Amino acid sequence: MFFRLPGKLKGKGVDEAKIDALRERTPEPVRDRVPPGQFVTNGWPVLHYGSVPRFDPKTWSFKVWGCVANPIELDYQAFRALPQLETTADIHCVTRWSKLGMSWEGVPMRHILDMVQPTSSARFVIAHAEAGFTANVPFEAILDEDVLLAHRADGHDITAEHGWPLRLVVPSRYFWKSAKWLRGLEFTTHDRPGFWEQNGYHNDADPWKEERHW
Ligand SMILES: Nc1nc2c(c(=O)[nH]1)N[C@H]1C(S)=C(S)[C@@H](COP(=O)(O)O)O[C@H]1N2
Ligand SMILES: [Mo]
Repeated sequence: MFFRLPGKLKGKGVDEAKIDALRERTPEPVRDRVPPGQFVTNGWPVLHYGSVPRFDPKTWSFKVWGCVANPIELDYQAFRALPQLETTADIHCVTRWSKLGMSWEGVPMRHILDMVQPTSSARFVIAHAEAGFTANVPFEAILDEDVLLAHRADGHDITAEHGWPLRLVVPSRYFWKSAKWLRGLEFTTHDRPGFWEQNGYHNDADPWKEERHW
C-alpha cells in the first residue's frame, strides 16, 4: 500500500515533482499525515554518522543533569525498571521518507521529567549519545506525550543499528533529533546546536514547516 524509497531520491538533487507525485498517490486517509516534500515508505533505512557502538550492560548508565532539581544516574537494570509506555507515532526523515504509524515502547519522557524536576531556567534539552554525539531539542518539544526513550519499535527490540539499547524518539521533529544510543539528557538555559545542527541542518527541524537546513 505504501511506496518504497526510490534510491535516487536520496540526498542532493531531489526531484521535487516526483516527490509531489508520490505524495499525491498516498492513500487519502493518511495523506494529511505526510508533511510537505515527504513521501511514505514501508522500509526503515539506517542513517547515522560513525560506527555502531558496542553495548555493555555492566558499564552502561543513563544520566540526567543540568537545570534540574534532582539529577539522576541509573544503571541498566534501574533504567529498565522504570515505567513503560507504548505509543504510535509517524517519523519524518529529512532525506524525504516518512514512516507512518510506527509503534514505540519505552520510558515516557514525562516520567523522566517527573523524576528530575526541570527548573524554570531549562529551555533546551541536549541529548547525549555514545561517541560524543549530541542533538539539541527545544524544551517545549519534549513535553509531547509521545516523546519516548525507546527500546522497542514495531513490536521488536530496536536493533543495534537503530540505536540499541536506547534511543530518543521526538516525533514532532525531523528524525535526526531522535538520538540513537542515548546515554543522557542535559537541560540547559542556552541553546547548543548538536552534531547535525552544526553540519547545516535546521536548529528547530519542524517537518510541517520544512525546516530542513539553515
Ligand atoms: N547517535 C546518533 N544518533 C542519530 C544519528 C547519529 O549520527 N548518531 N543520526 C540521526 C539521523 S541523521 C537520523 S535520520 C536518524 C536515523 O535513525 P534510523 O537509522 O533508526 O532510521 O537517527 C538520528 N540519530
Ligand atoms: Mo538524517
